[in-house]
Amino acid sequence: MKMTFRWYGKDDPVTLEKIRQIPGVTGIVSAVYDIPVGEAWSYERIMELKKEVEDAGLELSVIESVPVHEDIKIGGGNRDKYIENYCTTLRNLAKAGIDCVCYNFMPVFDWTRSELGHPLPDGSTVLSYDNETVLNMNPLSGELSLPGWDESYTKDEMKDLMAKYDNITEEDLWNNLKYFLDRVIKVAEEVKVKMAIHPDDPPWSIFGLPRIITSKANLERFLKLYDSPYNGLTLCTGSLGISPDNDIIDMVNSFHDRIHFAHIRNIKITGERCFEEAGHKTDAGSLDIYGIIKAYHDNGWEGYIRPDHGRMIWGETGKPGYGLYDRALGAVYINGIWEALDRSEN
Ligand code: DNO
Repeated sequence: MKMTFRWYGKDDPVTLEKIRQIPGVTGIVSAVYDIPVGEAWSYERIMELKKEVEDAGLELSVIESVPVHEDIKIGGGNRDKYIENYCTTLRNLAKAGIDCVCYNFMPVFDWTRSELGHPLPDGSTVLSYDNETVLNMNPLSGELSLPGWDESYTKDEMKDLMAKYDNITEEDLWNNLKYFLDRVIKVAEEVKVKMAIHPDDPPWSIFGLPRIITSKANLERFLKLYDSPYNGLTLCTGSLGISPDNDIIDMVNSFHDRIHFAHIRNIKITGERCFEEAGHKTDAGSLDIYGIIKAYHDNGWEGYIRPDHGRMIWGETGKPGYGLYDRALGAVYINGIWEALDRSEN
């Protein structure tokens, strides 16, 4: 496996210089953040990002994400244009030497939480999700500001967008995803970029919007929509693992050759559809992180991996889930497990 770390670009308080000092981290996961969703990324802009990362002594490994325009998800009139732009971006990324792209197909909202600074007994804070609270949230109020929330939408735009999903069922979303894959994976194969869809977080419908990348059966269905090694997964333990029906170790064993990118974090399930995020170590939460890493190792897996959200510890402030310290501990923990597994084979 190749250990990577997410970096949010020039404005990220977690600088490349700091990331470089984390033992065992050599790769960066990032994106071109200031091009509007749906427009193609130019080769020049991608190379600018790559150079910045390389000047800091690191390697630009994975793009997370090339976002998918909502028109593609709803099967709107402009989808062909946006798909064409998407393919242009893939071609330019390939030309710049990138071979793995993460994206998601979640309608309107990316990852969703109800609280950004939930205190844990150890004095750290984490992101958490309380079902009751989310059920009482109104995304049209214009007052919510949470991670994964696209704040670039005005209140009216959000209303219009939500209305467009009124008649979109899960089956429609599957069809629109297939339409996208049929066109995009062909190009991905041609330019040798591995596409890795990120599961829905949380893995159930929110605000009445359909969500489909949620379970083992649905991952299987997804992989069959376009059966190619270039149509793969970002297996996010914390997203899928919130649902007790999802057995992550089984998913790794079943899909390892189609998992191109692994997101590793632990979560503690605190009730039905309620959870708080946790430190990476197995005993901090509900997921067997050791067992998951071992499953990757046992299968001789060689993809990209990154520690996912961390707690805020040691007084750090910054982007919720994306501070330096706890994610760095996560990277070292994963590397430690991997090294021990490597050595126990000899
Ligand atoms: C959250 C992330 C997601 C992810 C996108 C991928 O921390 O894992 O925002 O980047 O869903 O498209």
